[in-house]
Amino acid sequence: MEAEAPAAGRPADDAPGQDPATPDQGGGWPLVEGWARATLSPSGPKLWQTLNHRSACLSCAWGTGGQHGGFRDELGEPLQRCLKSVEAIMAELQPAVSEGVFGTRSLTELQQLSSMEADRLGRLSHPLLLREGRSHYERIGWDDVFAIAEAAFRVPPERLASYSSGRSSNEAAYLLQLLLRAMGSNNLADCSDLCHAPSTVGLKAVFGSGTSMVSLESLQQADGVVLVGSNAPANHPRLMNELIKLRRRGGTVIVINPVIEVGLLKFGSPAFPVSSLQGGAEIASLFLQPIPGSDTAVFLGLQKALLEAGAVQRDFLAAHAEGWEPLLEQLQTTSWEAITTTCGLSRQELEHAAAVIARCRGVVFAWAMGITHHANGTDNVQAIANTALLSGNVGRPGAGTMPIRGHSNVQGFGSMGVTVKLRREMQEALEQLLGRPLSRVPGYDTRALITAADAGRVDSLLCLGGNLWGANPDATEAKRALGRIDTILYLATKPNQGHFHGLAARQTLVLPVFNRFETPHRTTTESGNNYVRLNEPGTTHLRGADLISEVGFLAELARRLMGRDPIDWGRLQDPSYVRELIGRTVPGYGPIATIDATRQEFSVEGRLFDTPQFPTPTGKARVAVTPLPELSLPAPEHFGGLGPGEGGLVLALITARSYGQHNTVVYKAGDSYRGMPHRHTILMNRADLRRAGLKAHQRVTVQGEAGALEQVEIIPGEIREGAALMFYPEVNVIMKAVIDPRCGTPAFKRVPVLVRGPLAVVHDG
Ligand SMILES: Nc1nc2c(c(=O)[nH]1)N[C@H]1C(S)=C(S)[C@@H](COP(=O)(O)OP(=O)(O)OC[C@H]3O[C@@H](n4cnc5c(=O)[nH]c(N)nc54)[C@H](O)[C@@H]3O)O[C@H]1N2
Ligand SMILES: Nc1nc2c(c(=O)[nH]1)N[C@H]1C(S)=C(S)[C@@H](COP(=O)(O)OP(=O)(O)OC[C@H]3O[C@@H](n4cnc5c(=O)[nH]c(N)nc54)[C@H](O)[C@@H]3O)O[C@H]1N2
Ligand code: SF4
Ligand SMILES: [Mo]
Repeated sequence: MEAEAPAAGRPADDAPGQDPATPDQGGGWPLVEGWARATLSPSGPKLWQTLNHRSACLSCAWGTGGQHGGFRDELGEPLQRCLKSVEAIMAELQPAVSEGVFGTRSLTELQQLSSMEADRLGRLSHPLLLREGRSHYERIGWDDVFAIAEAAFRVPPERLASYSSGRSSNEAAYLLQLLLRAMGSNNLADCSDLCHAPSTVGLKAVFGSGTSMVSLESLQQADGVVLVGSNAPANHPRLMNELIKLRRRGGTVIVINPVIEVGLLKFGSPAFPVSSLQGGAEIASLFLQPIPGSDTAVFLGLQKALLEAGAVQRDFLAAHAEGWEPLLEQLQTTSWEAITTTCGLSRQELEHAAAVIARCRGVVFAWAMGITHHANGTDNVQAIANTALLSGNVGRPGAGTMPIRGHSNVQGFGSMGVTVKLRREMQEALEQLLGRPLSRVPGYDTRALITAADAGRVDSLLCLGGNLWGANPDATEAKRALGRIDTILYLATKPNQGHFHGLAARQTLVLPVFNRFETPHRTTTESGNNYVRLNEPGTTHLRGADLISEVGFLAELARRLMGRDPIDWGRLQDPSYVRELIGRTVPGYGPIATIDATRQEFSVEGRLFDTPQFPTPTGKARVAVTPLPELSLPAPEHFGGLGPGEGGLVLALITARSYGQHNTVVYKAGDSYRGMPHRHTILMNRADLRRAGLKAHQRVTVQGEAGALEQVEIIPGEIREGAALMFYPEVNVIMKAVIDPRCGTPAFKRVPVLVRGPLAVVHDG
C-alpha cells in the first residue's frame, strides 16, 4: 500500500461528524498552545529557568541543551527545544507528594491509580519502605535505607541484579555497573533490552559498532532519508526539523510504517513558524504501508530491485564489505511473490522506492521501535544495514545507518557498560582497574531477569529509574516474578505504578533522587548521535525534601560494602573522579577525564564513519543473509473462538506510545493526532471492521495470549488492513513475551490478538 503524500487523505466514508476531527498535520497550533499554557502556569518562571539551564533535555535521546544553552543543538543552532521537553520538565516541577498520601492511602488504594494519577501525586521527597505484610508505605531515614541496602547486597552475586532506565547520568550508570561487577554480578538488565538492543546487536555484527554512524552535521548533508518504524513527530520532534530542512533543499523522505501517522505526512514546527501556520511542511515524499513485522521482506524487496536495476554498488562492496555474495544469491533465488505476499507491498512500489534511493546522492536510514520490537528485530536491523551497503550509503558524510534512540541517556548507559554484552576492551580495562578478573557468568537481560526472578533465583534488585513492572509484557507474570524477589530498591524522581504493583516479597524501598537539572554536581549524558553533553549543577524547588544524588547513593552503598577494596569507593562520591575512571576504561571517552576543566563537549571517538573503514577485524563491513520472515496469525480458536452472535477477527496488534505519554508515564488521556479520544481504544482499518461485522466506536474485547481487555472502543483510522494499534503500558496485561532470541527484546509490535464483540448490523456502501 503506497500513498504519494499528501494524497493519502481520509477515505470518503469518513463523513464529518462521524468521528472526532483529527488534525491534518502533526505539530502545528497545539504546540504553540502547549508552550503558552506551560509558560502561563504557576511553574512558568521555573520552567523557563530550567529550559535555559545548561543541561541536556530529559526526554528523548535526540539531545538538546548542554553547554550550548538550553535551546541549541550540538551545532549551535537555536530554537531546538520541543514541547515534549516542556512536558517532561513540568512533571518534574510538581510539588512534593503531600504528607498524608503514603500515610493514609493503603496499597490497595494506590494500586487503583492510573499511570497519570500516579505521576500526578507529585515528586517523591522522602525515602519510603514497605515491609512484608504491611498495608502502607512508611517514611524512613537514609541510615536505615543504607543498612537495608547493604544487607540486601550481601547475597551470592548471581542472586543480585539491577535494572535501569536511561534517564540517569553517565556517572551514575558507570558506578552502577562497577558496583555490580565488583560484587561479582553481571546481572545488569537495562531498558535498552526492551528497546534498541536489536540495533546494537545487528549493527555490531555488520559494522563492528552498535550505534548510529551519522552525526547531525552528516545528516544535514544527506539528500535522502528512509524513516522506518518511527513516530518521530511525537517521540523525536526535533528530527522533524531536519526532515523539513531536507525537503526544502530538494531531498526525499521515504516513510515505511503500517500506520499513516499524520505528522509524517505534514508537520508544523514552531522552528518554522510560517509553514506551521500554513498547514505544516510536507514530510513524506513517499509513504509505504507494509504489514507489521515484515520489514526484512520490505528491505529484501528494495535490495532485489536495486540488483535487477543494476544499481548495486559492486565495486564498493568488493572494496569495503565481505559476505555479500551469498546475499546477492539470496536475492536472486527469493521470488518477488514471496517478498510481496510477506510484506503486502507491490513489486512496483518496491521498485519505485529503490529507484528513488538509487537516485539520491546520500541516504540516511533511520529507524525506531517499529523495526526493533519484533521476534526478528535484529534481522530487520541487518536488512536495513545491508540495503545501505548495497546502495553504497555508508562510510561517507550524508549517508549511513541511524537508530533513533529512546531515553535521553540510554545510549550513555550502554557506553558505560550497563549491558549484559560487555565489550572485550572495556572488560579488560575494568579488570585492570579492579585488579581481578570479572565474573564470566552471563548476566540477566531484562527478560531473563523476570524469568530468573519468577524461578526464585533473585534475592535483591536495585532499579535505577524506570518502571520494570509497567515496561514488561505480561504484567501478571512480571508482578508475580517481582513478588519472588526479597528486596527491591527503586530509585526514582516520581512515583509510578511499578512502585505499587512491582512489590518485593520482604521489603520494597522507594528512594527519591535529584533529576538531571537539580543534581548538585556536574554530570554528563550521551545522545543517540554519540554527542556527550555536560550538565551543570542545579537546585531543586522541593523545600524540606530529603533527596539524594544517584552518584552519592551508589558510591556510599559501594563504600559500605567494599571500603577501599580494591579501589577507594568513598572517593567516588566525587563525580570528577568517576569521570577520570570513565576516561580510563570506556572506549572513545578519553576527553571526559578533563571535561571539568575544558567544558568541551565531544563526539565519542570511533562511532562516526566518514570513510568506509569499520572497526571489524578486516576493516570491512560484514554482510549477512537475512531470512524472509514467516508471518502468520493463529485462528480465532487459539483464543477460545467467537461466541454466538459475535463478530471478530485476529489481528497483528502494534503496541505503541500515544502523543501524550513518556513510556509508562501518561501525561494526557487522548491522542488527537490519531483520533483516539481516550486510552481504552483500538485503532483499526475500516475494511477489517466490515470483514469482522464490527463497527466504529463499538466496544469490543481484545483477547491476547496472556489476558483480555474488555469494553475497548474501536477507532477507525489510517492503519494497514490486518493490523491494529493500542497504547502501552495498559495493553501489556494481554500479551505473552515472545522475544528475539538474539537480544531478548520482546515483539511488542506484532502481538496476536482476537478482537471480538456483538455482531453489528453493517450498512455497507
Ligand atoms: N514524547 C515521547 N518521546 C519519547 C518516548 C515517549 O514515550 N514519549 N519514548 C522514548 C523511547 S524510550 C523510545 S524507544 C522512543 C520510541 O519512539 P518510536 O519508536 O517512534 O515509538 P512507538 O510509539 O513505539 O512507535 C513506533 C512506530 O513504529 C510503527 N510500527 C509499528 N510496527 C511496525 C512495523 O512492523 N514496521 C514498521 N516499519 N513500522 C512499525 C508504529 O506505527 C509507530 O509509528 O521514543 C523516545 N521518545
Ligand atoms: N507494550 C509495550 N511495552 C513497551 C514498549 C512498547 O512500545 N510497547 N516500549 C519499551 C521501551 S522502548 C522502553 S525504553 C521501556 C521503558 O521502560 P522504563 O524505562 O522502565 O520506563 P519509564 O516509563 O521510562 O520510567 C519512568 C520512571 O522513571 C523515573 N525517573 C525519571 N527520571 C529519573 C531520574 O532522573 N532518575 C531516576 N532514578 N528515575 C527517574 C520516574 O520515576 C518515572 O516514573 O518500555 C518498553 N515496554
Ligand atoms: S527532540 Fe528530544 S531531546 Fe530535543 S527537545 Fe525534544 S524531547 Fe528534548
Ligand atoms: Mo525505548
